[in-house]
Amino acid sequence: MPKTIIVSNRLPVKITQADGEYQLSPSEGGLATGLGSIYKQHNNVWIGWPGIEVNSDEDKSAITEKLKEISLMPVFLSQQEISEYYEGFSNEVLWPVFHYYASTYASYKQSNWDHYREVNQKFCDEILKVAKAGDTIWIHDYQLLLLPALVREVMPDVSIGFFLHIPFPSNEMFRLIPWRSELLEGMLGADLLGFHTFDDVRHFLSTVTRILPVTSSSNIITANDRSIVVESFPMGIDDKKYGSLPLTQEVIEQVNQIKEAFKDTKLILSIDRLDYSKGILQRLEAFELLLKLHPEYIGKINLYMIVVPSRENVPQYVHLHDQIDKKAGSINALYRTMDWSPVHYYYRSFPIEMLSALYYSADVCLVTPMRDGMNLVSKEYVASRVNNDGVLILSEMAGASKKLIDAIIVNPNNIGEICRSIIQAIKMPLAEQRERMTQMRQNVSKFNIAHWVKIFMERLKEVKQLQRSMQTRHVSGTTGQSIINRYAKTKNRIIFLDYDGTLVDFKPNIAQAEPDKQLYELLSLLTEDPANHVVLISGRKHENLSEWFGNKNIYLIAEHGAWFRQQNTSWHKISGLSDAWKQDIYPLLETYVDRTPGSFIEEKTYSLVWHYRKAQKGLGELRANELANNLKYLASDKGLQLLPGDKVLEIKNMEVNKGKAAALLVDKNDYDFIIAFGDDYTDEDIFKALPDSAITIKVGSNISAAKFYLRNPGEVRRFLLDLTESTVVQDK
Ligand code: GDG
Repeated sequence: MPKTIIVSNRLPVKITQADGEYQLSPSEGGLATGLGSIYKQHNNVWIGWPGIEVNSDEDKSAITEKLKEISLMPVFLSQQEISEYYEGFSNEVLWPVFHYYASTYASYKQSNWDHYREVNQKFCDEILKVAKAGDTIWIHDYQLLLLPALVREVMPDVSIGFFLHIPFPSNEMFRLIPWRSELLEGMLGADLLGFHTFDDVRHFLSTVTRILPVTSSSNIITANDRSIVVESFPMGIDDKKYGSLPLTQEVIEQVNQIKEAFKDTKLILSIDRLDYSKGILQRLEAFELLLKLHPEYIGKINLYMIVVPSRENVPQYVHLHDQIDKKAGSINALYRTMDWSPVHYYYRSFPIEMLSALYYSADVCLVTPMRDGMNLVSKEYVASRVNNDGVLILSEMAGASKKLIDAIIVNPNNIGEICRSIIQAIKMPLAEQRERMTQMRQNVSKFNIAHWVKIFMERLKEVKQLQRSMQTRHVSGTTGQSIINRYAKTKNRIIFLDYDGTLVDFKPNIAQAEPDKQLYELLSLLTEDPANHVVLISGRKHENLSEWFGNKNIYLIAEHGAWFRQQNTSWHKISGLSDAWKQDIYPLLETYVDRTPGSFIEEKTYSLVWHYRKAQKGLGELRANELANNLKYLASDKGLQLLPGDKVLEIKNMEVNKGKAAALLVDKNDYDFIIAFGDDYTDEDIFKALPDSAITIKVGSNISAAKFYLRNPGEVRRFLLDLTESTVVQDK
């Protein structure tokens, strides 16, 4: 039976040693809970670092045995690997860059990168010990960015999902990393790439298409002939656990103690791992400002601040710890009274029951990270508010803010705004609290951790199916052979060939894409067969097609069907068309040329084309959208059609259409074999206009009305050659 393999840097377990015996205690993290429904089932397994350094082989096998009983499989790391792969590269390069702290905290050391690669390989080796064809592998987070491609190399068909738990930064940040291409190539080994928010997806797509030679169409990337889907899956929590904990005896007792200790004050809660991305210092500053500007709150409010020790071997974290200690100390020193301390600061972790009691008791939860992939603390607070009261103040830089829109949303850099929000929260009427909290609780409950796991796994399955259906549509193997067999048996064929992007590769300059010797030879082979009627159907000007193909035995259709020319005759154009509209549109296009360096206008008889292939990447697309919007109403008034193509926007008479031109030819004769090749938007009209029996082939693997696809002009040429050779073989 195929299995699922979960892979993350850390295993969801804590290992301690007492009296020479290793003790395992399962971790309570949200991810562990969510994935528990998977890795504990059947023969599934979770692979990761067990969290302690183990040196002797004897101890390693003892731990491995114990872990096996709870479906876990260890990757043992040496002290050096932990310090270079985990602390060095993951936490001193990836973490700061991905959280927009590149200039302050990132340090790029070659040996850290070398170890990052080696440890990713080590994880891969462990996976390969258990993975079989048909298995599904779900890899987690920034420590393992290279792993998807490493596994893919050995197991090309296996299903791989990847989820990034931290933000994906803008290209301007990401491209600072010396090893940026390798990291992206590593990620592209996956079939499905998941991020918390749509912003992360956007950043990833724009980064990967700028840095690597890959293309994307909406959220699908095509790389090495594989379609990779990129999507947002906002992670949730185990809402039922947080909703039911406050009903347990242990939590009730702690709640009573907290209520007694803070009975005359408003309790503001703050919980984070120690990290500069969490905005802990700025939060303290906002709280200090509040006491300074509003002394009436002295003795009336408390900040209960838990900072959980984290990454204590990384120097920046040691420094931050020091600064937080000092700040909390100085606020207390300035404002404390005999029976009141403003900040209750704890630098340690607490059992979940204490956390639950705090969530349940706090009037306000203050979550103000500078950047956060999602932030689960905010969701845990919401899930714990079983009476639908309480106020959440949430940073707009946390992924959670995209869904918890009923929180008070703040900019974490705006200390004044945080300070005002605390006052707004304290004063908020109960009815408004309930209104906001009810909405947020519905959201947290619907998009919980089980939902997150379910939709990710379902989508991964769908992506695999999409890839398989693309494979069967690719003109190769038996699919290609059956088309060849049909071709060989038929005697009256029509072959529609688009030119740019279909017979020749796309060139930066339109004049450069002239036919080469090999193409002329291929066309001669095709036209030599008396059973073939070859039609070249292009958007190019008729003068241009005459120059290149005028003396060939080819039926030419130019400007998308406006002009046509039977072999050895002169050109005709469709009658009754007017080009008077050009004088209105041309000046408008000129303003876009003036505003977009690198763009230019091409004029054809019944169309105007705005080309932007040489404009700055992104700017051209932006202007093309703007232009299309601008022209929308004018175009329909004047009976024009807008054709967005590959780095062009063409405006032409509505009556002119490649599909109509192709259908006219097909209707004239009783062809027993109809085939059409095309690569862009305009060719879709041909695919749709041809009868069902026609073989339609799209070049490139985007979504199309065509029945089959070939990847590039090289494949088209090879296939056309195969067609011609099939009849040669038969003739012999
Ligand atoms: C990364 C991303 C993303 C905290 N103190 C104690 C304790 N916690 C638990 C909380 C919460 C978890 O730790 C912290 O999760 P966050 O999401 O807030 O932050 P990160 O650790 O930075 O997590 C983040 C997350 O991955 C998931 O994708 O949301 O953006 O940075 O669950 O409850 N737990 C216990 N005692 C404590 O003192 N038991």
